[in-house]
Amino acid sequence: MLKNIIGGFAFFLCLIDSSFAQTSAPKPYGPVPSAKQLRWQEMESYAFVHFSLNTYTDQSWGFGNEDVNLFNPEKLDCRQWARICKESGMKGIIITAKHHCGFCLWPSKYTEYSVKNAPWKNGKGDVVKEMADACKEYGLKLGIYLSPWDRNSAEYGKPEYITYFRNQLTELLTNYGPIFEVWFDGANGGSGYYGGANETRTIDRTIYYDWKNTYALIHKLQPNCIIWNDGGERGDLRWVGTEAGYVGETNWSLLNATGDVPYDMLHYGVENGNAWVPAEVNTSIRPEWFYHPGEDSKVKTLPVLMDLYYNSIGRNGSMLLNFPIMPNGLIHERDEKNALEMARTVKEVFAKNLVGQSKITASNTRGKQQKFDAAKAIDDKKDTYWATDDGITKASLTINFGKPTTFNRFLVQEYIRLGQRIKSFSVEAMVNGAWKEIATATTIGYKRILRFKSVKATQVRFNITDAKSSPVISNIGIYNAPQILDIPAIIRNQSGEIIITPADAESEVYYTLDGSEPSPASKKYTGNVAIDGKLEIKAIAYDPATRKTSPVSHEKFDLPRKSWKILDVNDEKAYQVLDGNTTTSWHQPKDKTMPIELVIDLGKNENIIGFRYFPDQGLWGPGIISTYRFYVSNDNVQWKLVDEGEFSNIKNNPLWQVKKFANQKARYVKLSALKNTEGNNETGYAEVDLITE
Ligand code: FUL
Repeated sequence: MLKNIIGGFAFFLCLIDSSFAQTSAPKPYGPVPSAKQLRWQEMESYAFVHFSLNTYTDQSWGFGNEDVNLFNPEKLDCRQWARICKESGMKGIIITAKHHCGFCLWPSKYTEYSVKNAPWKNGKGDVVKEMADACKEYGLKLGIYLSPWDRNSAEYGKPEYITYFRNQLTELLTNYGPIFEVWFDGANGGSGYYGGANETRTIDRTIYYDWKNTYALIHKLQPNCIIWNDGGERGDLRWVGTEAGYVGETNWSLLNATGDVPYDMLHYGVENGNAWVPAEVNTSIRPEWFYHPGEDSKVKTLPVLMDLYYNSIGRNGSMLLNFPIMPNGLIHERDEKNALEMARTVKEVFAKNLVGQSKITASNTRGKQQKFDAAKAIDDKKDTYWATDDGITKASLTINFGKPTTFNRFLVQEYIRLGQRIKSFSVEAMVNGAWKEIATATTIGYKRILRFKSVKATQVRFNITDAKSSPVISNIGIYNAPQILDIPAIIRNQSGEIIITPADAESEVYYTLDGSEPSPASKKYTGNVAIDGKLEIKAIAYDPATRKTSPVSHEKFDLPRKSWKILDVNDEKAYQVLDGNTTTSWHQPKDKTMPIELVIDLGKNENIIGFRYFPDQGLWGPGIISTYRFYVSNDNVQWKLVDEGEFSNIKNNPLWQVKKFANQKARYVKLSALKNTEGNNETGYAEVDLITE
């Protein structure tokens, strides 16, 4: 009896204890962000600017012996950079105070290799100071890129360099106001000028810089500064393993505090990591980091920039977008235009949260307490959240719009102060009275945004299908993003079919073949169109919801290349040269030496009056032909030279090259590469085409 009473009492105490636990806030689970990591995460988007002597030498990495006299930007205006970043919705700018070449954008006391010996402002200039002032004026935070590797310094590789490096860090962290982030690149050691030694110096990046003490210095000088380091010691943030502008769909803000960090860990984080190290997605608005005039036509377009947004901020990362500065000291107008277009589009997409005044219910609410109820996920306050009872790892929230509502984006945020918990979730929509799954995903973290085809529904159900601990959700948003009405891309494949691709999969496409301007009353594109002979096509993208149309895309195509054969090549990939797609390419085998020939059998005689060549757009070794000869033949034995010359400016502007000559009736053609832009034997082609009479 007594035993029973004691047992009952214990059970009662236990009930009180657990119901008390459910009325207080959930305990943090696993590692949590520090205050400065939280502040950084909420910035979401900020810029890089790359500017140095490389800007004047068309290089990616300076060797360290480049002449300081080259540095003389005649229109340098950090206020222009700051204005563009501000108008692009960014919250800060990280400047390359010193890149690998060692040249300093501020007049460091510790080296002669800086702006103080450049002609710009008679050596009285300080770009970092101008940047700091501009950031202040525009309400932006300032960050510093200080390359640990210094190819100019005579001391690099010796212990003395560490003192030099720390002296420079001290200047930068003392004289320019608050610094939100320092950026230490992972490229460390190798060949360099090194004060005239012109040699290769290797270091062990895990020990050489004595990061522990360097970090202590940063913490002392700028306690709120975040450290990014890909150079051997864990910082506050991590690289995502690629500079292409995306982090893994699964993205844990966790790593292990020690040990190697291979690509997979950088890209996806570590589910059970013991340290909070969130992801920073860095990429450039152009292919390269520094300005190269040849990339003026390669600025990331709106659809690509929107992908970047969703694949960084929309995947629990931050977006660090680089603007290369031109030799005159300004950001190029095309970079500005595209960045502002992205900002405008982001604003438009997220202008109206359709959750509005919807009714929201939860499958479970922590201790049945109002302070943790479902409404806290849609109250627009970042410090409130919906939470469940402890031990729950599956739960759902149902949002009832009360009327059919069209949407195509789902945004969700965990209250990460209590850790990152969710492992998987799904989104369902009530369509015509039945639940339909519209998306599934893995992690959430600070922010996750899902994109899917527009759906019209009366209710939405957000299901947490697995979690490390009970879910804590601070925000949900449902949006209807307008279609991106960029001009559609038109290509003709080798079999002659026309393929039209709008920038946004949901846009409709209309086209004409008679030279007239297309409109939504023209023919609708519903799939590949097979057309014989030459043709001229104009197409537009159209969004039926807003009735907006894109600018017109206009292409002319010569004969279909269906029966063409590439001779003397035993590689199916060679036909990428004829597939109409300028993003695919083929390279001649490595063992060939110039002149290198591409021979095509047209299958029958044609009246040829010219040819077109589109080089490989790849970054590394694209094999861009610069000097050529063009031959025709009727039997593949006797060849007649019909044109020769250079593709002028192809290095700086590697787009379509068009060459015309007098009419030649022939069945075989041969493009012979005599030289490429790099002076080696690499020969690549994205496309080769003929112009016929
Ligand atoms: C890289 C560097 O080597 C590039 O030059 C650039 O600064 C980029 C942001 O980081 O790894």
